[in-house]
Amino acid sequence: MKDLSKRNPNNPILSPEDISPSSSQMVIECLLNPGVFSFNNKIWILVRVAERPHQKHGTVSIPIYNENEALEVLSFRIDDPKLNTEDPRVINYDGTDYLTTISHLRLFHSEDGVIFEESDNHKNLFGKGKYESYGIEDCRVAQLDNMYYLTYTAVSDYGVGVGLQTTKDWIHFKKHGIIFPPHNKDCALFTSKINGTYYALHRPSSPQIGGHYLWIAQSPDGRHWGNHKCIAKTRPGKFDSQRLGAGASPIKTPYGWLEIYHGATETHRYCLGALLLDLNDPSIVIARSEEPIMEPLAPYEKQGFFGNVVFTNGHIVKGDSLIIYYGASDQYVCQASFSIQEILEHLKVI
Ligand code: MAN
Repeated sequence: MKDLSKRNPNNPILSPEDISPSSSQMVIECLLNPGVFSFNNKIWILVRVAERPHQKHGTVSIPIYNENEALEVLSFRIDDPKLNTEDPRVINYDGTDYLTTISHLRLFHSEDGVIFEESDNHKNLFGKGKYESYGIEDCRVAQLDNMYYLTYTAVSDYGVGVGLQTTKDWIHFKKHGIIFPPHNKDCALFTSKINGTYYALHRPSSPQIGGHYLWIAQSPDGRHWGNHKCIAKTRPGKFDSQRLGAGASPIKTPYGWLEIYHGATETHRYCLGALLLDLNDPSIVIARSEEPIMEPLAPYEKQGFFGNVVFTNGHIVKGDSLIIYYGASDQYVCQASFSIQEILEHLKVI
């Protein structure tokens, strides 16, 4: 097995203790899974900040936004037999799932792509309305012409869906509601239209019959989606045996659209793989990784809030260099680079 990534020696480049929580009531548990874009000659990351209330002995307290969009804390006794706390990300009480943390999205900018500073002048994004009452997560940012499209996971007691917002200046945002209803996440837009049509990758889940597979959809306007096709399923015995989902927007190469995706096993080990999609009809898969191109190996990837995870949904491309930003063990923001040529060789297309 060959890990093709070069990890940045400054990793993690952002950790929970580097920034302040959104209120004195909250503690930051995780900084993870940033969307990435260029704006005003700088590199920007839109980081998922996952917080939870200070915990009291003997109880588990979890945050939600109520109907008035105010933060409300629900507390459960730790010894209550109806409570299941096996997964640090989700608790189940009497058959209902709740997230242990609530996430918002915060903007940071950088000159060199390694040292990031929090932005004072731009808006951080918080979950708003009934479909975001458990927060918003894992935003992909796609720039098409002069518009930024933000596709993110919207979580609530209605389920997990994909929300869309657009902005030109990162001050004024337009909300377009839920574009892929529950259960769906990991939505990445292509950064240019193909034959006049918008394309997006997305990940519906159908666990009883079917699974957590990668799909593609088309749209005439980037808002309304149809002609859905499944392009990649899970593969027994491989790094993507249990679930897979798109990373950031596909990268256009002379050989096809290169998509870096995450694949997870039954034991929740998250690795990265690559797919190559036809330039003219990206529902056609030309090649796919047999082995991961990156796997959790560094200590900060193996141990943390949820260990054994590398998860990316943002990158920049500079010539042959693909610089990914990624969440490590759901706790830290890290950076690594790849040679695009090497990934294409790994896919055996060159
Ligand atoms: C899911 C998502 C991600 C997270 C991974 C690993 O795919 O919730 O945000 O990083 O699980 O926990």
